Amino acid sequence: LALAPVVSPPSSVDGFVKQFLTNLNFDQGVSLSESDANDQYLALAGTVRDYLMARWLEDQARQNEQQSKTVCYLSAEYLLGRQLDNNLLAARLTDIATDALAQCGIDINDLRELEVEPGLGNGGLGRLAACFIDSLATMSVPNIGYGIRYEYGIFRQTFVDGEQVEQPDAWLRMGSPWDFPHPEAAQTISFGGRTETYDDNGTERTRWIPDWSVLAVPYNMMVPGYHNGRVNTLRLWRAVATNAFDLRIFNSGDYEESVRAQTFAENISKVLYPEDSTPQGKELRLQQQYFFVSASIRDFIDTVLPADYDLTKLPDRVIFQLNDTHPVIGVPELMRVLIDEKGMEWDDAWAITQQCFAYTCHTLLPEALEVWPVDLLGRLLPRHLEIIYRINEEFLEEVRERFGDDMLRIRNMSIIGEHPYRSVRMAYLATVAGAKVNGVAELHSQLLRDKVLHDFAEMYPDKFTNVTNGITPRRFIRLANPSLAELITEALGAGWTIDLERLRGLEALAEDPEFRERFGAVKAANKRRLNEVLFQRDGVHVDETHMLDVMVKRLHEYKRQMLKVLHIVTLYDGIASGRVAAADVTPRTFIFGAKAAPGYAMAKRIIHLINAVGSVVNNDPRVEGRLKVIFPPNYNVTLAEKVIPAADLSEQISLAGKEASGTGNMKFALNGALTIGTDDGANVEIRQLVGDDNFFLFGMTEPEVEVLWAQGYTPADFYQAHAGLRGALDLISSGAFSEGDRSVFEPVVSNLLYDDRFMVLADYASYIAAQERVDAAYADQDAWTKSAILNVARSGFFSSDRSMRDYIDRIWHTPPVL
Ligand code: DL6
Repeated sequence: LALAPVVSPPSSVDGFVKQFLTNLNFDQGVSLSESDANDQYLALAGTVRDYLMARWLEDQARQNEQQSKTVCYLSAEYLLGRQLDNNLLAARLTDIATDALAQCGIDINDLRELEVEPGLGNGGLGRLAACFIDSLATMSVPNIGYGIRYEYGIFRQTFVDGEQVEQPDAWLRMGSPWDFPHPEAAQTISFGGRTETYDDNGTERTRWIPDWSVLAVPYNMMVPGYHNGRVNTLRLWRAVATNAFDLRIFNSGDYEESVRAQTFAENISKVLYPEDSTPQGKELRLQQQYFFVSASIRDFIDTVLPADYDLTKLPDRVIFQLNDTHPVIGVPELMRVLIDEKGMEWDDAWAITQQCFAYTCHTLLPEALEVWPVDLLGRLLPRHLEIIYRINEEFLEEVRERFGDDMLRIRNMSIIGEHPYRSVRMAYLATVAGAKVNGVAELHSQLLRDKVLHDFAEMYPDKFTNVTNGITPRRFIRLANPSLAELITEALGAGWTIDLERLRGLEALAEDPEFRERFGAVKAANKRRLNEVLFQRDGVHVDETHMLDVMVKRLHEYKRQMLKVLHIVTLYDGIASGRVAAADVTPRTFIFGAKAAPGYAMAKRIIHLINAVGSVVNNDPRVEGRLKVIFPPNYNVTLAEKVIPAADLSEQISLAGKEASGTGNMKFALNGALTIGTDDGANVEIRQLVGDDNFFLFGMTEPEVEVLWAQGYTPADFYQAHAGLRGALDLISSGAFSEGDRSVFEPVVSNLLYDDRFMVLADYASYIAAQERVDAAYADQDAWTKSAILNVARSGFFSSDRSMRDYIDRIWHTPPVL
């Protein structure tokens, strides 16, 4: 009986109705007539799960049987987006479910809206992880995504008087139908204490005597492949106290104190840290990192591998991909497990470890490279610090052998930094330990080799490689833009969703007036859909006749939302002052979406400024019908799916050499928006592919930025030199957007005039000129549509399926399991 296969419900409307009603009755405990929408949503999710279950169990069995090599993706973040539609699409159930619910008198659209997306990530890095696991499942490559099941994901952003106010994201409040807890598979994760040596039959060994521990309980989520019947697993860990309460203290009458330990332990998976590029070095964050990485490595060794597995062969079965530095503490953890727990010798353990890890770096900002104070790390993980010291000692010995006693080089390459305090440089540890190190776009990987990790690239040239990021066409075309998907299928036939290079077939159609008209109609319909969504959500209207000029991404100075603000203020100033006739300005609606890290004061002030500019512009009759600014709060994956397909112009305007890749840029191009962008991150590759005629390039190149810095950058010179720039900054300074109060945005203006680390003023003139080229191009709608089609046709490279193929060829060597 135990071997009997799980039987899927019949793939028919009747079968779905039956299963749905069963779930409503037996899981939710209600009858159809008494159920509310949330009951129905939960039962619907349960039904979709039931359809996927047999495949999931089969896949696990098959992968075990074939002893296949598994990609264990270690990521502190997965920005998943809503699950219902994705899973319906993957399992070819969308129509069946829609009809089945209709038979029960339910509109599936009403249930869709109830799903709260699991916002378990900050932005690009977490969303990338979600795209990658989708692609791996679609390509039948064995993969376990390991991460943390935060009780509160990325905060919900609200605006109060134009300023960002953060609210907790209680995404689990109405139930979590997509995951399965497995308390029986919990791992005990320890912290603190000390180490000691002991004699093990004549060999001196070390053991760690920790002083506290928590349980890591796995919650498994299904990751269905698209139309291939495969289901991989995302395993997220939740922290639970090892003992619910201390009975001794309880018996002594102090109830509160007795449960304190529980609260303390469970804090570990309580909340996602909302900083995306400036880690704060908080102890709880290191606890989170060790917690999920230790649980994951031990889970793989203890429960995925057979009990008698010969661990010297571990690299045949697993590659642990380190998604940025967050999981790098896994390196000393695997060493500790192999040496202290499995009794291996150091050299053997190190040889294995070096084959089992690979590291992806996602940044170029020095402040984003995590370092942990030695004191903190040693207090929390004393054995790991010892192991890191020894790794460093042996590594520096290698450096000496190779380059001689060059003290400066040794100091620069040491995994242990000395200034401003002794710390462990996690990126260096990852680079030394990893079999491969990759950047996330060509330019980024080049800058890693040339600058950020230059000495390491010199020492290990073969370790360094590039894998340009990608996005999943399932979510970002099929789900987000069904009308475009239908048009493409009509033009190219089925199959392009898993072979995105086939979009090239659209190139010829760019010349076909009828196709252009239909393509234009899709864009117009997407604008209407966005209008409905934003009206319902925020009470604002999007004018379908306007150019939609969109900048959605985290708020960070390097991404330069300020450049966009200065453009808007320049246009506004021109009309309001009478220098420019309103009728000569291309009607544009500017859409922003951006969350700022709660502790990032400048970013929050820029959000306030955007809202303030919006409120003045939107209420000034002189610019009515010409300019409008919309800033819906709480930009997330769900909103992205509505905004991106409606966009005409995609703003990718970071300072060259600062954005590692960007992935929003890819989503826009694939949905037929034209990019205005700098030569930065993956913009470079987008422009190469779509062609200069279909991309608005502006700004300094990375080498030009370097030269200007070296010469000594004085932003005030640019202010003096450009009347438009002066006008815009003076208008902000005058209090025009702050009811006459000049102090409100003074810090933003002074920062630009006297510091301007990201050279907004230096690129202003070039940006404005590029925007004028945008206006001119937009005036010829037919030519614009042609460019938009070419953007779609030539962006197939940016499928995350291609990224996965590159990882597999260059780093993982994990064939599909068929
Ligand atoms: O690789 C995914 C994504 C890139 O597209 C962005 O360019 C990059 O900023 C982001 N990096 C992070 C990590 N934190 N930092 N810095 O979110 O990764």
